[in-house]
Amino acid sequence: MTETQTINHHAPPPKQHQNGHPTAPVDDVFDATYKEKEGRRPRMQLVWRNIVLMALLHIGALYGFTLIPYAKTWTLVWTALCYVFSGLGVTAGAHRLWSHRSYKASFPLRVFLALGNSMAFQNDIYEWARDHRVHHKYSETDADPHNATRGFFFSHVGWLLVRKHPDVKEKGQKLDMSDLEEDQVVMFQRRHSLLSLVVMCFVLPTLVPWWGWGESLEVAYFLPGLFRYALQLNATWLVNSAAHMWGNRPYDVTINPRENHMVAFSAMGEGFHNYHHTFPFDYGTSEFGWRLNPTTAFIDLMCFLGFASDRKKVSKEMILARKQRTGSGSNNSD
Ligand code: ST9
Ligand code: ZN
Ligand code: ZN
Repeated sequence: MTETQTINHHAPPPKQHQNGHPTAPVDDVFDATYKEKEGRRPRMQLVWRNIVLMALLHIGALYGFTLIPYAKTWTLVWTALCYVFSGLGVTAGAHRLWSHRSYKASFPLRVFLALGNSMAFQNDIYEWARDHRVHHKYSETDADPHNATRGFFFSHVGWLLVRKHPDVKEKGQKLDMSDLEEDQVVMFQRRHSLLSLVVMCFVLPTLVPWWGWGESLEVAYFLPGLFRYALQLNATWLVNSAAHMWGNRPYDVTINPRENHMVAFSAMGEGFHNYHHTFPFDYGTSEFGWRLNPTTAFIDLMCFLGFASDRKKVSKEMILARKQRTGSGSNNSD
């Protein structure tokens, strides 16, 4: 079945697992009953290994950037291809499929997305989705891994450089992750995460230009390897930082996430964040179809080719009703 499932109501249908393809909504609905613990936050514990590695990655990426004029044309094309492929592994894969279950994907498509996801090296899919569900459910609180009320730097990259707040783990451990535990592709990638990340994120992007068209190993490692990886990490992190701070709130003014077109462009359609936090189950993460949203176009193409199905889409009536109830009253102002 490839048709779109139009959602006209908020009440979730019952959970039904089908070979790792649950049709039901997931544990990503905002929980307004959660209250942060009284008193001071536990002291922040820096993780020096991550600080050093992240600094080295960014220095290497800047060096890669300076190599662009020396790269062969095919290496530039390959860098862009790696960006798109690994981007889809995050947007269409870890995010819209595995975190939110906003559509169903066949086994070959899940393998394709998992490979792209390994190339993106943003932890394994299971860990990504667990952090992301807890981000939606406890958004902007201590139980949100990248709580944007702690500032731009913390929500952008700082949260990856310190130990998590205990509430993230406490609340995260109560999430239902059984759908991912039943997905062989997700669990295979988690079991072999280190190997698959290293091979897909660094070895393959370096070796293909070297073998394929005689690119120097230096350019091949620093450009499609480190530069592409760091650029993509920052594009992703901007969704957690910039898109939680700057932009309009046409759907819900009571939440921080915003519509940010710059972020939508660099993150392949993931910057319509006020819409997305209001309707996390919508496969398009936006009201506007393919506009600035290549990930939606990709999912539609996969449905057309028979590799995906059951896209969940919020109805126009429901969007309008929500805009009138909680929106800012305009698409262009706060
Ligand atoms: C990266 C991820 O960059 C980026 C995610 C961004 C999300 C964006 C979302 C926006 C929407 C989509 C936009 C896509 C746009 C794409 C654009 C593409 C063009 N629940 O973590 P540990 C428990 S990664 C429940 O070590 P510490 C659990 O038992 C970059 N439980 O905690 C766990 O064990 P296990 C590369 C949880 O010690 C145990 O705690 N990676 C949860 O506090 C220990 O977990 C890095 O740079 C939870 N949520 O360490 C750093 N969390 O897993 C990698 C934890 O076995 N991370 N538990 O079950 C780390 O080194 C560490 O996590 C740490 C915290 C130091 C940050
Ligand atoms: Zn968010
Ligand atoms: Zn999300």
